[in-house]
Amino acid sequence: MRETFKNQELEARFQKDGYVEVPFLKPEEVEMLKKYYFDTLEESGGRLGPEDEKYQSDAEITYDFTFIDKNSDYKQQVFDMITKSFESRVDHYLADYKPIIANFIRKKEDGGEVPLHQNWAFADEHKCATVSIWCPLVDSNKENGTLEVVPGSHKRFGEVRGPMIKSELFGIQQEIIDRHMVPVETKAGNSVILDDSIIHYSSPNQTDGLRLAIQLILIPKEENSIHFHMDLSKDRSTVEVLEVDKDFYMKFNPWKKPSEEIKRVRSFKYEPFDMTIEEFEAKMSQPRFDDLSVKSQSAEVLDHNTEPIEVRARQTSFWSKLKSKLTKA
Ligand SMILES: O=C(O)CCC(=O)C(=O)O
Repeated sequence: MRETFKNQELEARFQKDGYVEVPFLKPEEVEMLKKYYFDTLEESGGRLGPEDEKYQSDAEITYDFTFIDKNSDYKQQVFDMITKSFESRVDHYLADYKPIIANFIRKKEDGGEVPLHQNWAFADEHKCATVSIWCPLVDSNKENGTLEVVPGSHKRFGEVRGPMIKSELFGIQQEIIDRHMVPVETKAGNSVILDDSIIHYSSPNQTDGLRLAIQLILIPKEENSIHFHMDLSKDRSTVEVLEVDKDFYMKFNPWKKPSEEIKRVRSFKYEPFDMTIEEFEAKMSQPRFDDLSVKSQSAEVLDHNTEPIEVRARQTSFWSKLKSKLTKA
């Protein structure tokens, strides 16, 4: 496995827990980035939403998040500012990583829950880890909705993750939150560097103060970035693997089908399935999906000219559930 951290002690902690907490920005840098956020906010184009693509969804997004901003010039400006400000610390901690997505994440007072999730897959996780640097610009705690994680849950669940692919944890989110989530309370300017496959969550900001954080997603420099796409209007059990780069995400709309011009490198059969809390808990002590002894859910290629290969077929009530969540208007 390619290493993620230059420092062996951080690497060992990251491999064990799926995240580490490190000092990151100086107080004056925190203040500068906070000021930058508010000074440029008027350039934001507002949030994209499912309704822009004529979808109805009951999953309302209640936090501000650069990734879904309608103005791609604003997103680019934010990306440039964050990557420049983080560059020397990224090089200090990480073993040759390049940034692909940068976000400010703001929870206003009394809102902004980020549902339990794993970040999408951004590169081949059998070869490497992709990371998010999560850096709060205010002291973060349970009350203002700090980041919470399930320690050790990285690379065990959701091997195939993308915006149109339902997570096997969908039906047990609340049980995982109640039983396994650990808040990471940290000071402004510290960072939590997490494996993008770790299960994480953040609760609403229940204070009347600001909860503003930065997320920078990075992949190893030598890796191509990938994006798993399932076309829900076609075959609902085939995942296409798109080869993408940071510009793809700059213009990305999670509710829009990626252009046919984007290179498809392969596809494979994948049947979304549901997991019970008992299965979840048992899996926490089993080998990770990047362990060579574990059968991969994403490694078997489905050539467009051949018959589908059944990789995993589990009976699921997924489509009936999804229909009630997401319906074309
Ligand atoms: O800022 C938050 O509360 C959530 C952050 C998050 O989900 C992430 O960094 O992946």
